This record gives sequence, C-alpha cells and structure tokens, in this order.
Amino acid sequence: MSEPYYITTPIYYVNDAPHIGHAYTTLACDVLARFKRLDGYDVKFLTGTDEHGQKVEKSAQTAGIDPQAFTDRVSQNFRDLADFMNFSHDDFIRTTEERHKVACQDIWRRLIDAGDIYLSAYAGWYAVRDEAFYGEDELTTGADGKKTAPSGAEVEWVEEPSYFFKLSAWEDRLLKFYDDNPNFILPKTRRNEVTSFVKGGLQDLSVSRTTFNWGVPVPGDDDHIMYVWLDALTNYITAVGYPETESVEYARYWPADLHMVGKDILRFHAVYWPAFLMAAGLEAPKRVFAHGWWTNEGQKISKSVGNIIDPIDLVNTYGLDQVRYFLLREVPFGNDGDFSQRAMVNRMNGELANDYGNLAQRVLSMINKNCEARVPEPGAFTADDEALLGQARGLLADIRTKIDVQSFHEVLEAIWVVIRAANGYVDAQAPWKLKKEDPPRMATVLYVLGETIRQLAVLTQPFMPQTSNVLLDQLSQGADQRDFAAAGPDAQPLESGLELPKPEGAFPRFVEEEGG
Ligand code: ME8
Repeated sequence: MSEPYYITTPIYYVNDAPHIGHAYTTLACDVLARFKRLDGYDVKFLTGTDEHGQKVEKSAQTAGIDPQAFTDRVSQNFRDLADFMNFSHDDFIRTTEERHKVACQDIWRRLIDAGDIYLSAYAGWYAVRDEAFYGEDELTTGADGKKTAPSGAEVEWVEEPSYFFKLSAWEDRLLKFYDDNPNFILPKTRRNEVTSFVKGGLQDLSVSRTTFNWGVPVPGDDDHIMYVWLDALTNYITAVGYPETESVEYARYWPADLHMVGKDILRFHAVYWPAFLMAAGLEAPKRVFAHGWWTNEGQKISKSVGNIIDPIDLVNTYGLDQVRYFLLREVPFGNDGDFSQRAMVNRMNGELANDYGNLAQRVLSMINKNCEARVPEPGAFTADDEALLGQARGLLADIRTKIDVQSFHEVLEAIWVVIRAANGYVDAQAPWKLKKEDPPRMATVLYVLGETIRQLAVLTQPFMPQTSNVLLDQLSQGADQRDFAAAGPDAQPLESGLELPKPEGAFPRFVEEEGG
C-alpha cells in the first residue's frame, strides 16, 4: 500500500471574500498534493472554512443575516475559488458541520479529564480581527488613545468568566518537542521566533467565551462556547475521523505531514496546537510551514486601502497556469513578496512563452514538418546529447528533495535550468540546418529534444496541470504515462515512430493594450 501524505491549508474565516493570500496558501498545498500523488503517495489534501467566533458573527450582523445563512454563502465563495483555481483538495471542511462539533466537544472532554482546563475569569485585551488575546506589553497606543495589537488590529477590553488551558505547564515539553523534531517548524527563522517566544514564558490561555454564542457549546456548561481557535485547529483531526482514533482513516493520516499556514498564524499552530494535542494524549503534526506575506505594488493588502487582489480577475487577465506559476516562482517560498503587474508580465512572457513555450513549439513544429509528424528514430548519442538527456533525467531526484522542504522557487529554477539548457542545445545543434546537411543527425537532435520536453512536461504538472497536459497530449502520452514513474533515469523514454498531433502553442504571450 502506498505511503500516506496528509496536507492541510488553514481554514479561512468566512467574514469576507477570498483574496490572493488565501489562493496562495491553498495553491502551495495543491502543488504539494499533486506532486506527491504523481510520486505515488496516497494523498489527503484538506481545506475549508472557519465559521465560528465573534469576527464572523459581527460580519453576519453587518450583512443583516443570521450567521448560518451568512457562513453558507461565504463558504461557498471559497469552494468556488478552489474549483476555479483547479485545486485538487480531497475534502472541504466547515466548522459548522456536525462531525466537527462532535470532535470539538470530544477534545474538550479529553483536556478536562487530563486536568489541563480549569474555570476562572478573563480580564484583558482581545482583538476580534485576530481572534486573539494580548498582553498589555504587546500593545501600541496610537495618537487617538486606541490600542492596537502587533498585527495592527484594534483591541478591546474583555472581562468575563472563562475556562483556561494550562499552557504555562507546557513550556518545557514544547521546547523538548521542538528539539526532538528540528524540522517541525520551517523555515528555520520562524522556528527561532517560536522557540524564543516559548522560552519567554507562557501564560495560561483563555479557551471559552460567554459574551456571545456563535460557537461550539462547552460540554456540561452551556453558558460558554469554545474559543474559536481551539475549535478551528481541531478541524485537522475532525477531517480524519476524530474522535474515532481507532478508525482506519485516523490511523492512516494522523499525524498530518504538513500544516501550511501564513506567518500570521504560526503561534497558534506551532505552540497552542501541539500543546492541546499532547495534553489530549494525541500526536502532534509532523510539520508546520509558515510562508510569507504578499503586498500589492509595495502596499499592505487591505480592504480599507482598497487594493485587494481578486484571484479571479488575475486569472482572467493572465491565465490560470500563468498565475499559478508566477505566485510560486516570484518569491522564495517563506519570504514576503510583492505583487506587481510588471513582474507578472515579465515572467509570463519571458519564462513561460519564450523559454518553455518556444522550446516546445519549435521542436514539435520541426518534428511535425520534417519527420512526418512521428517521433524520429535517433542514431548514436553524442556527448552533448547525453548531457542534455542526463540533465532531464536527473531532475526528478533533485526536485524531490526541494519539494520536501517546500522550496517551490528552487524546484522551478531547477526545471528552468534544463529548459534553458535545451534552448541552448537547439541553437548549438541548429536542427534546421541539419535537415539538408545530415538528416539522420537531425532526427537524433529532435529525438533528444522531444524526450527532454516529455520529461519537463511530466514534472511541471503539479504547478501547471492544464498546460503540462496539453504538452503531454502533443507528445501522444497516455494517461498511464504521466505520473512520476514516467520521469527520471528509469523511465520509459519517448517511443520512436509514435504519431504526434499537429502542435499548438501552449503558452500565450501577454500583449499589453495600447496606452496600458
Ligand atoms: O487566520 N499574503 O483565517 P484567515 C499571504 N481562520 N497569505 C495570506 C495573506 C497575504 N496577504 N492574507 C491571507 C485565519 N493569507 C484562521 C485560520 S486555521 C486552523 C484557522 C493567508 O481567513 C495565509 O495563509 O484570516 C494566512 O495564514 C491565512 O490566509 C489567514 O486566513
């Protein structure tokens, strides 16, 4: 049986329309999920929506509808975006589902039984936007006297009865856990941030609210609802069948291989979540990767600035695979990045249309014209031929190691090294000249290029599924010739004599409108 791989996105708040940041995180997971499936893993890829809490309740009130109807509507927008972006999730969880309520109440009971939850009262600052509690020392006071959290969110003073989780008791065990699992938090810089936060001392965490009721009721105390983050984090185990810890699904997929998150919510995933799980007697996930933050033409993306990037508009302008490629190529994964139209067009025209698109188009057209539209029969390979073929066959092993540390930009860079080498080879070998001078050599050169393009098209599938499939169709590759068994040194190479369809361009150029 194939090895399991369980990957999750954050579940997004349904307070607002999805934007480029949400699409980015899910895209990264989609690429990993597709990569692992093609590489023979049994993948479970989870995404969904976070529907409880004060922030969502307030948004529903502003919209003038009841919270359930509101969340039904907004959650659907996230589902529609996932379909539009060609995301391949296996499950979409909503925290208002019954299966999730059962899971939340069960983990609560486990925490009570373990003696890690006690009843007291909270008096302190709360930011509804972050759904987070803050200490006085973390806040900044503005000229207007208003206090804000480090995220920029406004805080309000809250006083209410509350259950607390004994987070303070978990400091040493968390530090030991980070030590024992050096790759639990990636990138490394984020790991250092988290360990110094924990070393600075942990306070017990308020895990229930009483001043509103849009949430999962605390078992045995109807006055309280569970804190939205305890509720939300639990989604990752609900989706694998928790509380049925003996179930086949739970045993197979838990602990998760990777929780992908933005850097804004790392603390919840790397501190609170493993502490909740360990306290409940459950295993902690294997890795949390915190990626960076996108800005738009240098500015923070926010509704009030009015510069939200709608992924649907972006795709309608540049094309789906172009946007998928750009987002993971432009910024070293983990770093912050800036979206600019100029950079998008440059990469689309330079790397996709010119480098990759032209390579495929030139080679396939020459085969079509000069080889009766069939894969040519190669003669003996020269050192140059072997060098290019060797580079293409070596790619799979190289990018596997880069994917395993979520280094998407390096994967794409490695693929482009081969694309550029193939273009250099076309120029050096000049097959158009060989047509008259040495037709058998032309056949060998075009064969080498055809085989290189086949390897490339197999490996670009996770990033650009549609376009890669167009290329694989043009190489007459069947459905069973597209997984990663078809790439690398042990693959069955392109078959001579195979009939190829008439080539068509797979990577359009972006032509700017006049005056635009
Ligand atoms: O935090 N750049 O949900 P959320 C990059 N419900 N990524 C961005 C981004 C940007 N400008 N803006 C948003 C929540 N994101 C909780 C999560 S999980 C148990 C609960 C992405 O709707 C990024 O992944 O505020 C960030 O962590 C997430 O959206 C926050 O989504």
